[in-house]
This record gives sequence, C-alpha cells and structure tokens, in this order.
Amino acid sequence: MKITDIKIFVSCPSRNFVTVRIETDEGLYGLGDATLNGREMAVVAYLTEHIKPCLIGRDAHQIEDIWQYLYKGAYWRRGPITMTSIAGIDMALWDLKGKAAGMPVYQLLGGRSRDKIKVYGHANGQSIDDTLNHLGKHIEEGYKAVRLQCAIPGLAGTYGILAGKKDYYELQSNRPLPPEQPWDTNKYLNFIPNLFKAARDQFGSEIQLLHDVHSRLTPIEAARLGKELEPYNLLFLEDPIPAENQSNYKHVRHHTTTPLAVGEVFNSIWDAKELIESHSIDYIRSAVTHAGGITAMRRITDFASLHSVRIAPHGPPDISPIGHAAHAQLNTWAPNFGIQEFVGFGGKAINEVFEYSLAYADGHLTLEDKPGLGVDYDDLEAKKYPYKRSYLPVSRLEDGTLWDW
Ligand code: EZ4
Ligand code: CO
Repeated sequence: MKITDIKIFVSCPSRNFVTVRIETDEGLYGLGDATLNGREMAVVAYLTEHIKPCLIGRDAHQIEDIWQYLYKGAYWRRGPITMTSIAGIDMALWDLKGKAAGMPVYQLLGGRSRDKIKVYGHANGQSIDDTLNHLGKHIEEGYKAVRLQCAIPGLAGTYGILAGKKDYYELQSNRPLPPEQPWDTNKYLNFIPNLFKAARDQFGSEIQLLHDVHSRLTPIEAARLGKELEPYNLLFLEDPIPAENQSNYKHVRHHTTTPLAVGEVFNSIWDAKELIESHSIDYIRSAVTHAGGITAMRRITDFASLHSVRIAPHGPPDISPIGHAAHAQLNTWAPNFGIQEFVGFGGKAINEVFEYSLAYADGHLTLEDKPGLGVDYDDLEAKKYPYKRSYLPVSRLEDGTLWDW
C-alpha cells in the first residue's frame, strides 16, 4: 500500500484544527490530527515542507519504520512542532492499517480490555454556588467524575471558567493576539479548599472530583494545596507545578497523598521518564496528538504500567475529533487505562466537518466498531470555515511579571 499523496487541511469550525489525510494507491485514505493550539501554522509548514516530500512512495504499512525515520531521521528529535507533526502522520497510518485489515485500531493494539471508557467532565463557575450547580447537572447526566474550576474572588478571568454558557476559553477562536489575565497565588490557595469542602458537604463522598492547577504553583505551594485537599479525596490534582524539572514532583509527592496527574504539554516519553520511574505521579496525561501519535502513546502506556501509573489522556476541545477517536482506541486497549477527560462533542460546525463513532452515556464513552479510527473529515464542508489566528491567554502577576498560564 504505497503513499501517493499527503494532504494537510486547516479549518476553523468554531476553533482551529489541523488535519492530515494520507492517500494510497489502493484507494484507502487515513486521517490524523495535528492540531497544536496557537501554533497551528508551524505544524502545517513542518508537514508540508519537511515530511510530505519524504513519505511519498513509501509503504503505508511500515508504521514503526516511518515513526523512527521521522524521529531519528530528522536528527533534531522531540519538540511540540515535530512531535505533533509525527502524531498526525502516525494516526493516519494506524487509521489506514485498520481500514486495510477491516478492524478497529484497538484490535491491532491487542484487543479490548474494557467495554466502555470512563470519562470526567468539567464543572466551571463564577462562584462556588455556580460551580456546584454545574456539578449537580453533571451528576444528573450520569457523570461519575467531574473536574471543578471556579473563578477566584478578586481575580478577573481565572483559567477554565465559562465566559458564557458553552463558550469557554478553549472554544474561542477569534483572538488575533494573546489576551492577558491576572494571577495571584495567595488568593487562589486561600480559596480552592473552600470549593472542595462545599462540594463534599453538598454532594457527599461518592462523586469523584478533580482539579487542574495549570502549572501555576511552586513545589512547596503545591504541597500545601495537596495536603489541604486531602480531606476531600480528589481522584487527582492535575499539573500542580510545571514539569520541565521532573525531580521537583518528588517534593510535592512526599508531602501529600492527593494523587497527582501531569503530561498534557509533554511531547515525548522522555518528558515523563523520571516522573513515572520514581512513581512521583499516578496518572500520565499525554495526548496522542501532541506526544507523537499512537505508536508513541502505546510505548508510554506500557512503560507507565510497569510503575503503577495509569493513563488519563488530555481531552480538551483543541484536540480534534480525530485525536479523540485515537484516544478512544487506545483507552479501549490499554490495560492501565485510568480515565478520559471529556468536554462534549463540540458544536454544530465541528460536527458538520468531522464524523466520529463515539457516544456518551452514563459517565462513559462507547466506541462503535468501525475499521481504523472510525472517523471521517469532510474537506469541502471544512472550506466554509477558514483558519483564524488565535492564541491562548497569558498570565501576569499584579506587578506585571509574566506567570504560567
Ligand atoms: O489549557 O488544551 O486539562 N486541560 C487543559 C486545557 C489546556 C488547553 C491548551 O491548549 O489544561 O484546557
Ligand atoms: Co490541564
């Protein structure tokens, strides 16, 4: 099965997505997600100028060799632009292999380990009451696990908060320059335990709760937060600190039994090696789209399983339905699957452009058996939604110092 063409599409059906389509001499095509939020066009250039010419004419079945060729063969290893580009190609090749075999990708990975995929939703609010109101709605919809994010009193524009219903920051696609938001660690640390206390007081101990710190704390601040949240029994605390220095997680770990999760910005197994080996974390949250595709995530998953670390793939709206489908395939196979982040099925425009075979019911996703990843992309429909430059916000302290967003 020879690769005859590789098409790279950029469209903005409510937010920007980069989609790879590998075409073959057997008439089959494969689809991959190569969306890197706020840096989309760098990935498009990498794929168009530096990957596509090297793959035309190659055997689409040689997934591992093509992965190694793009990784080692570039001499310049790793990095988000490279690894997102490799991910787009790798997903498309797995999609093709599944279509050629007439099997869903999870069968090629080793078959089913479970019937359905447990997810956690997001309850976001302007106040504790507002957040708990959204938590209550999620529980009514069957969710067994919910992430709570709440506006911090006295701080305009906290991470993860609804600006209007169903229109939170990730879906906004018309920000030609990065917006700026204030940050105050003290206000945050003083407030967050109250949110979780109120949630447990109102909803009891059954519902599993999570929280995303978005890498804004230092190790000792994260240790304090982890300890203060212990009575509220979180499923995990996400990204308590930045992870460039992997050994910093040991400091957080040694102070608290609150489980820790990290990995959404990782682009390689090497970003997580020490974290996993030292069992400093409980969940690895790398995404197929940003960490080098299914080939790379399978390796991360197996490595994590040796150290009692489970996968909890990043599931934001800035991963396309193709990336979400790849996660569903991986999660169906992975013996050490933990939980999948899930914020719904996009909007009307996304669903006109992408087609995918996932359904939500009672706190879980189920995957319909279709060959490959079970997705499709309508490039003609997508033309109605041209790319719009857009950025994530940046954070600054009150005195102007740039902080982690
Ligand atoms: O900020 O996907 O857990 N989810 C997250 C996301 C990330 C965005 C960045 O592109 O932290 O909301
Ligand atoms: Co996160």
